[in-house]
Amino acid sequence: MALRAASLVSSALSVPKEGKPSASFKDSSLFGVSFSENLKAEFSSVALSSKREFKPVRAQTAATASPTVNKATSDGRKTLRKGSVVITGASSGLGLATAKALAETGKWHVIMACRDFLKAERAAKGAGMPKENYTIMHLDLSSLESVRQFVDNFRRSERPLDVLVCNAAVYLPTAKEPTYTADGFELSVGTNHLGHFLLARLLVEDLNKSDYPSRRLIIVGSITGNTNTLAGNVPPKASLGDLRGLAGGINGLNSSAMIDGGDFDGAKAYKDSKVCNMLTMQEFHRRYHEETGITFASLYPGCIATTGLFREHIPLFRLLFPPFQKYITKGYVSEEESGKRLAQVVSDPSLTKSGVYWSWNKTSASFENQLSEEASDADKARKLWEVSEKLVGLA
Ligand code: LMG
Ligand code: NDP
Ligand code: PMR
Repeated sequence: MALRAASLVSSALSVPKEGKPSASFKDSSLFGVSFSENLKAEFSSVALSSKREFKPVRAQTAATASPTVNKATSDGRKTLRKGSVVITGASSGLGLATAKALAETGKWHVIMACRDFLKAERAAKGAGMPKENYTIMHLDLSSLESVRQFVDNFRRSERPLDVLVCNAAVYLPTAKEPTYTADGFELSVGTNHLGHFLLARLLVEDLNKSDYPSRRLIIVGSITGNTNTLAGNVPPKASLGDLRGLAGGINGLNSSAMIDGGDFDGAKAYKDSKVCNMLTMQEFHRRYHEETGITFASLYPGCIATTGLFREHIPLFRLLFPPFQKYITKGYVSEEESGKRLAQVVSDPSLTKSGVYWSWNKTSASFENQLSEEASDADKARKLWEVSEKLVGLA
């Protein structure tokens, strides 16, 4: 049975797939892709319905110029100053690989926003990152107070903010009972979504003040939150329902710990949090892109089966997951490769389109992927935004 399932999976996965470098709006395999034409219609209707309903915050500061932007060289030509990028969770996995890829170019100063200062320092040193190209700052996304403190500290440092990458995440697949953030939110959604939501809402103002030519806000998504893919159909599936649990504070007291109000499931909570990340990116795009010119993007970097994300999973899973992804689904990517991908979304001049969920095909060419129906539901995105604002104290 297992063998049969394996061969089914394997053949289902061998559908040839094309993604055109950084432009195409289609794809047709199971890896990140639509099962129905409806989704395409769904997606474009979302795009069409993105008329401004809301006033962006501080749009008037968009063009604030700073004398540090361009340094004139001796022959009078202007060169771009170093970009300044904040990456959350840069102490391991994708975040670290991205920090390394950017720091090594010499064109970026990376602010590694991490909960464990020493771990981050060791990681940066171990990765051989040039020390003039990074700074570590403390940020614990599971505490709203820490998020606010980080923003204050960052502003005090007087560095510009050119790109923000919301990358950190926790995944608690074996937890039987929910655990909670400092503010009483279920830990995975509290950290992965609400902590980042507050951070991004506060720092979008700083992005808006930057005079860097391409300012970007990137929120890492995932295939497993998208039910228009095979990976997104492995139970338990993501679903936010009508957000009743979230509206109740996902605190397990007067409300469920799950966004949809159901029973706690750690794997589902993670996938739900990724849906929130992808919806948040799109809602940012609708509310801010036109007025500020900031690029909002999300991505699925590939299955980086060796990262710390799976630290809470059972040992057998950790042993089998990498070969399973490498040889059966062929969705595996190394940490290094995933870092290059996210670094592209940070800095590649051809990836400036806003509102996009990027993926990569087998030859590592980027393409605009389609999100599932739920992960591209504009009404849900608006509701999620409004409920999240209340929970983090912004409304
Ligand atoms: C969940 O179970 C737990 O319920 C949850 O609490 C949490 O712990 C979570 O992610 C963590 O796991 C997961 C479990 C559920 O999946 C498994 O790990 C079971 C593996 C079963 C093995 C099946 C054989 C596959 C062959 C692999 C052989 C290599 C071994 C390596 C394995 C490494 C680990 C991955 O999964 C199930 O219930 C089983 C169902 C699996 C099928 C999923 C695919 C569904 C596809 C549906 C597609 C529908 C869309 C239509 C597609 C149309 C295509 C044209
Ligand atoms: P890792 O566990 O290696 O990295 C996660 C990072 O988040 C770590 O640096 C961790 O810090 C940090 N972090 C966790 N909790 C907090 C917190 N409360 N405050 C601040 N930082 C925190 O996992 P990955 O690199 O795999 O994950 C990175 C991103 O990639 C996530 O958004 C994940 O959802 C996404 N992703 C991963 C995939 C994969 O296959 N691995 C696939 C698709 C998406 P510490 O080092 O201190 O633990
Ligand atoms: Mg999945 C079809 C290809 C594919 C891809 C690209 C992934 C990515 N997975 C695929 C298929 C399958 N997975 C199949 C067929 C199964 C059943 C055997 C399967 C199982 C599975 C489990 C149990 N997969 C998992 C788990 C996890 O615990 C991971 C998870 O869901 O974390 C939320 C996971 C993942 N699979 C992926 C990716 C990228 C993950 C990891 C995490 C993430 O989305 O960030």
